[in-house]
Amino acid sequence: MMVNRKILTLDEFTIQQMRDFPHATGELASLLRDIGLAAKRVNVEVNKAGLVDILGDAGEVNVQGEDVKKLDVYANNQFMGVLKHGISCAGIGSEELDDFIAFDDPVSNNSKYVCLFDPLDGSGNIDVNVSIGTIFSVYRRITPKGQPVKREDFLQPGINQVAAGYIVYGSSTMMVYASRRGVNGFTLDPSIGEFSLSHPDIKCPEFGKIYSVNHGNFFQYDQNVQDYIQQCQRKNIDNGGPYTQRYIGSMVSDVHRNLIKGGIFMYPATKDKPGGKLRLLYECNPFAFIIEVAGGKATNGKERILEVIPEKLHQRSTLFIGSKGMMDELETFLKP
Ligand code: AHM
Ligand code: MG
Repeated sequence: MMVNRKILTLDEFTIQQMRDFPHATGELASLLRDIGLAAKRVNVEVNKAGLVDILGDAGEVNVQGEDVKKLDVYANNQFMGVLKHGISCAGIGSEELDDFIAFDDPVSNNSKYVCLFDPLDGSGNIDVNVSIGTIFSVYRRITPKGQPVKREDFLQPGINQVAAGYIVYGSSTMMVYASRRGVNGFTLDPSIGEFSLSHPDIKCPEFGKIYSVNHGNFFQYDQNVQDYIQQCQRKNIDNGGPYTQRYIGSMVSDVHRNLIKGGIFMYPATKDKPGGKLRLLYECNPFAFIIEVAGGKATNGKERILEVIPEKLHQRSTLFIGSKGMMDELETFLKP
């Protein structure tokens, strides 16, 4: 029988990458496998989201006698559970948790990594069957092994990330992760229940034709941001027409599309949210890492996202992210 060895599963791929590093312990591969497992479980529930609405709202008991949990709480518990029971992660921070959790057991206290995640981003879109996602970020702990992880292990600048990724629960379910060696995308093959390498070595095109921003907030943006948006609308009128505006309201899907097709995504300051809406540690930093490894750029309008020193776990940030050429052009507008 012919076996197509070109299509590697996520596990095969991470193990193959590890073979290039004779001193690798396998902890990162194991962590990514744990995340992949939680993602598959969340995917099953996301696919049933419409039925859950019919069968019982959050807070009720389902037919199996289990509590019907809100999907974002469910997703949080899945990611937290696999990481706690795995061997690689010493603690987590999550959008769903007020503070970080140090797992504090003999194995976890000796684990190398901490993980930050947004278990279900864009969850306002669940009810209407629009793509949502999970975002994650992985750091090597900076406190010595043998003790519970501390706040400083989580408050590291994005540049220290070892890996970052996301899962998009869309028309197909995909996991994309970046390490310093590259960005690779894996599509969930339902026939074998495995993430399989479908998008090797993703590069973000230097230019694209898409800009993504919440236009409803237009009059709340600073003048220079308004000017740039109008430039996108006027763009190339004599030469192929303006940029296309695409904004799903689900950052994972918006940035995923722009990563593949080329484009720019913005969540600027508004009068209501002068510090931006998105969270630095588990929304902006992981995407900034992925986009930079893929050849793009990410800033908060003033400085590179990955160089911001975080002060708080749930800190917000403005975000401008995407194709390098488009970001360079945007920066000419944002210059003071
Ligand atoms: P959430 O973490 O509460 O889901 O919010 C984050 C989401 C992003 O996915 C999306 O890009 C943004 O909020 C949309 O916000 P807005 O509706 O203000 O444009
Ligand atoms: Mg979110």
